[in-house]
Amino acid sequence: MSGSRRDFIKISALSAAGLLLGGHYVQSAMSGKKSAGNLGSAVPLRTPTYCEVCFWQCAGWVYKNEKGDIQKVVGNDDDPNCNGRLCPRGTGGVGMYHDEDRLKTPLLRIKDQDGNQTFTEVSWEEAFDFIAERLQKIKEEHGPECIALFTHGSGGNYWGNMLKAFGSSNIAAPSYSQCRGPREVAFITTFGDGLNSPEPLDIRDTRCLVLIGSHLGENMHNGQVQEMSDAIDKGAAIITVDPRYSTAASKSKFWLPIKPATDIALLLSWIREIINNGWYDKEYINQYAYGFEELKNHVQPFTPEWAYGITTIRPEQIRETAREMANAAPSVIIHPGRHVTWYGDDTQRLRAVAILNALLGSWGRRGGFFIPEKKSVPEYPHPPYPAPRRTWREAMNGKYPLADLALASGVCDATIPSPDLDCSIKAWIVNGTNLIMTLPDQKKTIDAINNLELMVVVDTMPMEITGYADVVLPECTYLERWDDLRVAQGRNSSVALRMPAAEPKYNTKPAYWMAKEVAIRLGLGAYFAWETFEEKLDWQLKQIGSSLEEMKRIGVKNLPREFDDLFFAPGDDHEFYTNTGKIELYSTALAAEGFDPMPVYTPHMEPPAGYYHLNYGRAPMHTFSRTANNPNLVDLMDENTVWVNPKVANEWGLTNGQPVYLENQDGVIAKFPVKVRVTERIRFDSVYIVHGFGHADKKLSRAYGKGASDADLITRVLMDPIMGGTGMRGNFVTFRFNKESEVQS
Ligand SMILES: Nc1nc2c(c(=O)[nH]1)N[C@H]1C(S)=C(S)[C@@H](COP(=O)(O)OP(=O)(O)OC[C@H]3O[C@@H](n4cnc5c(=O)[nH]c(N)nc54)[C@H](O)[C@@H]3O)O[C@H]1N2
Ligand SMILES: Nc1nc2c(c(=O)[nH]1)N[C@H]1C(S)=C(S)[C@@H](COP(=O)(O)OP(=O)(O)OC[C@H]3O[C@@H](n4cnc5c(=O)[nH]c(N)nc54)[C@H](O)[C@@H]3O)O[C@H]1N2
Ligand code: SF4
Ligand SMILES: [Mo]
Repeated sequence: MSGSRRDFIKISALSAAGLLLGGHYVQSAMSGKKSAGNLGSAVPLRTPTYCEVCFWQCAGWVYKNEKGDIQKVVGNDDDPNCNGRLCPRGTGGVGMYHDEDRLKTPLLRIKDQDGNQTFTEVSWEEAFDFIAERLQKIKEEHGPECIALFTHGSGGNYWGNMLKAFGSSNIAAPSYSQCRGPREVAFITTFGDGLNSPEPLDIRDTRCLVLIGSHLGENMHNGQVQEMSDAIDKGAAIITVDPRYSTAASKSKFWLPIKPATDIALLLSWIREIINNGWYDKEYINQYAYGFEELKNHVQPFTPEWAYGITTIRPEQIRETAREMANAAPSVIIHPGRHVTWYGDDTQRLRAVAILNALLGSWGRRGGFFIPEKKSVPEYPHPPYPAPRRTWREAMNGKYPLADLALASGVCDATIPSPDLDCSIKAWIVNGTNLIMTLPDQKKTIDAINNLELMVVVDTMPMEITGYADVVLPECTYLERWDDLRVAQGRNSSVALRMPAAEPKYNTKPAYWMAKEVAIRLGLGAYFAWETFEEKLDWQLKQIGSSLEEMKRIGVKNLPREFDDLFFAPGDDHEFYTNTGKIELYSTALAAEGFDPMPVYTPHMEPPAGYYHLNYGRAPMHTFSRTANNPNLVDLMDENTVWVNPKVANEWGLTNGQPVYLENQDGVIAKFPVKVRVTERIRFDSVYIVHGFGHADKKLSRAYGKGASDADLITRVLMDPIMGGTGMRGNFVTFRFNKESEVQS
């Protein structure tokens, strides 16, 4: 099947195929060694974990009954990421464990007697032998640098270790190039430091929080939502800039319903107001900033009246909100956002955000950005990694020089042979990321997959991506496994332990065990030198003055703060890691690469008549596509709806609850219909759906066919020339009342 078209295999075909063709394998799968995740006999009633429902990684306790059945997960009081409270998704995490649609045993793509592609159940040994043999062959024929890992979540470390040992540095995640990448690059070029996660925002003490497309409250990043609500209680003003009346907008002093794709104009105008009124922090800027005069000249044309014509935000509102920020300074945060890959000029938009924060002196100030502390825990000893013959950056042929991490979309591109890129990736290992739903341009992703000689998917559920795999490795859920320690940055650094609360169900295993088994077969066992994972964790914990025994008892250890102060003291010397050692209002790094050193507004396409901006976001009770089948969370929300302004509904004769198909500017129709929700909360030029619905695999018994997938409709990608982020908000949709024959499947 190598390098040939992969049919999407519905795992529902599995039992039949397994019985018919792979029956003899089932036995060996069942008798596979029960070595991983062993709990021993006495089941403690409470065990520590950290959540894997999203990547805020809140630490909690798993409670069980006397029989050892998992009952609930609650937050750990000592955890700074959650302060003892999980969000609805974290509480519903037990549904991942109970979900009867889970992947249950390793699967291998084969051809049946009639030449149809199908999965057959295989033993772990057979799966690993197959993978190792293919990887070895690819190494010999093309070099190890033609293998890539896509990852989100804890498993990435183990496969990453294996891959680096094998000679490849292609380790990429949609949570960078489809999420926060432009923000990191913007803050690195401005302040010399990225933000990472959890973002070092002192929201609890802020006096003014500006949310530009950050929909906290629907985006449930736990600690931040809690701090925002504390800040509101203490009288902080919230300014929300969003074309949609978000939950955050409903708690705000100001809601600016901006015309989509015009934020840079608003930001430039705010910058001008702050400078021209002398509201910027003069001492701070004098001492720390580079390029103030250039910036001042640059923004002179950008009056509030100019911005009004672009953004539809009235000039007096622009002035009033600028004054509100200035009054609160330096305890003000222009929130840097998280999912910022919108319109392709995202690094520049986030540069404007960074500059505005700098002018108000909020970086390094109470109620602004604190200086985070992130300690690290030493790695378990292993031989040094060989230098890869070609790095992911070289595989990109010098494109996107300022990206600070590998690009998932870039690695996908480098899998499709082209004269432009010299490295054709031949194998993907995909751990905990559903690329079909999370990379834009599905057709391209599938083209890339069809060029592969091997695709291994490590997942817990039969998701879109598993249907394209050659080998599916079923991982047990986070409640059934050990994992690497969570070492979080924050006001102080904290370490959290995840241990299994139950034996893995079915024939599932932890990713660390899988990666080690494959590594052994590749002669790389020295990189996984521990006997058991507990031994590795205990060794690591002892290096930081704790132990596995202690962590099992406490779950979270807060390490005392050692370096730097949390905030700059007045007049402190501070060296920023930029070219000039200063906060760069004028970016020398961007100038050196031929990019605009200061942000400029460029107009974006507008929807043609009868089409609307496709806006998407989060719902509080779901995480991406990963929870759409979770029984507990489906109880709270089982499908998405399309938000439509009453004016638009009227034009189209749409009523609440009516199912419609969404069709985009390229004639692509979403696979499933979605119900209309008529609401004033969305502008007349946009519609809105929550991401993560519209699953196409029938084996997801609760999620199949429920609602529409934004990913089906994101076929136009607006590339960020600076760092390769894929802008995904440049798509327009219209309504259709039936699907007819043009459906793309
Ligand atoms: N269209 C569209 N695309 C987007 C976004 C969007 O809003 N719309 N958002 C973007 C953003 S912000 C991000 S961060 C990325 C996220 O994109 P991804 O990293 O791809 O994240 P998920 O969609 O959560 O994919 C999760 C996959 O992990 C599996 N999984 C869950 N738990 C485990 C586990 O314990 N072990 C293993 N091995 N697998 C597990 C799930 O079953 C699922 O297949 O997507 C980006 N892409
Ligand atoms: N419950 C829940 N919480 C989550 C997640 C989840 O899956 N579920 N995922 C987490 C992850 S990985 C991420 S990255 C974050 C993402 O969450 P955020 O970073 O907060 O937000 P975005 O997805 O970028 O943006 C969504 C908001 O932008 C608005 N918007 C759309 N177009 C424009 C525009 O042109 N201008 C402006 N100003 N606003 C616009 C939308 O109306 C919406 O309110 O959420 C995190 N939190
Ligand atoms: S914010 Fe919610 S889903 Fe995310 S880690 Fe915390 S509890 Fe889990
Ligand atoms: Mo994200």
